[in-house]
Amino acid sequence: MRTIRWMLMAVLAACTDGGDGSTAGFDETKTGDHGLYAFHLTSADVPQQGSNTFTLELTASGSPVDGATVTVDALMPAHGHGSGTPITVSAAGNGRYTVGNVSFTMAGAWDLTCSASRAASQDSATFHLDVP
Ligand SMILES: [Cu+2]
Repeated sequence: MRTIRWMLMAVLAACTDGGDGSTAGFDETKTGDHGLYAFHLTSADVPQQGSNTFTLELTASGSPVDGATVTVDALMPAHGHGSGTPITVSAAGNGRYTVGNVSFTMAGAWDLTCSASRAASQDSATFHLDVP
């Protein structure tokens, strides 16, 4: 009985990586700097060099935020450069925005800053990624 309990704990511990139980890709939630929106950024694949696609889910007090103007910027802080090509953002409904053409041109630490504005509300959150 004790062995089974330890095994269960090990399985649960393995599942906590990534936030919601999915360990494959990227999955992080951050509260915006102004505390208005929650930014939930996911990717089915582990971020890698080359072009990447993410899904950004935007919520305010748990409710999806549609109709926001969303921009995403990539920056490699150690070198002060971006990704060189424009990142595309398209609304996918239910508070979701598809973030495409996120081009990581080098391995290393990158910042992805997601900004959202709607009417007079503006908020942004920066995600830190390690690109292998
Ligand atoms: Cu660089």
